[in-house]
Amino acid sequence: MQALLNIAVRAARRAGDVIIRHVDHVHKLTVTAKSRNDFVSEVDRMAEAEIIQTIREFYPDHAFLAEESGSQGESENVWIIDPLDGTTNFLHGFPMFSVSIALQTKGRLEHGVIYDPMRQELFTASRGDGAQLDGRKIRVTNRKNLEGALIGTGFPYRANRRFMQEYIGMFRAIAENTVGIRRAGSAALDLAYVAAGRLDGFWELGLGPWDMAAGTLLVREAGGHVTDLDGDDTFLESGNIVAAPSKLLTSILAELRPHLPKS
Ligand code: 2AM
Ligand code: CA
Repeated sequence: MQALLNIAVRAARRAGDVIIRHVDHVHKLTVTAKSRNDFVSEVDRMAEAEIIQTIREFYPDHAFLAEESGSQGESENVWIIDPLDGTTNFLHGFPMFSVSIALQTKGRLEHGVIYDPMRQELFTASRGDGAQLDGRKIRVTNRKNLEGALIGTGFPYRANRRFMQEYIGMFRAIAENTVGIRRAGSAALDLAYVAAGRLDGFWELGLGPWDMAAGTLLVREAGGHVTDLDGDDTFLESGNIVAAPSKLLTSILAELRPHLPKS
């Protein structure tokens, strides 16, 4: 395994340890919503600090784009980090959350790690080197159309609730033409599941780059495609993402297109 990917794995496992140490406590918390949220963001922050510290030890000149601490440093090497993707699940003791770490070099995704600390599943990818689950090669499914497909998604939240009407149109179109839709609550893990062939495809609106970066490389290295809702490459900026094997992706885009928000 490459040195850079090795460090990312070490950082992800350490963050996973921080999360697991707190998972029972969050379940027992019987306090106000505010202090619950403070507690969760504290776990987010501790996990993120652990990741950044682990990477900095080896690569002090690299830059970071992380969900909690934002953008730090200036470098052609940028680590894109979500220390706890699926915070709402974590807060409720619903066991679907993950750590997501990607390295982008000169604007290109080079390495990605997604770690599920509950199942201790480690998804890894390096550009040109394929994708792995716990060291074994994974691939997207070979499904070519919507019939029989199992598709992951996320519901619009916060500001994106203004697109709820459009989203419901998309939801209906996909629901009526596939075997089922799953909403698990961690976009990073959803993308890892597409890479592993557990889901045939995935779409969501309004995500952050840290939700998508590692998962994007995983899906691509597992033989799948990742695009914007228009079929182009700007999803890390727009936050709107579709991931699937190539032919299935074309079918998903065709179903979503009539429901795209005008703006
Ligand atoms: P997060 O847990 O790191 O915030 C689920 O739809 C995806 O959206 C998750 O990857 C989640 O990442 C992200 N998300 C961001 N803000 C959210 C919110 N307020 N509610 C639900 N999901 C949110
Ligand atoms: Ca996230």
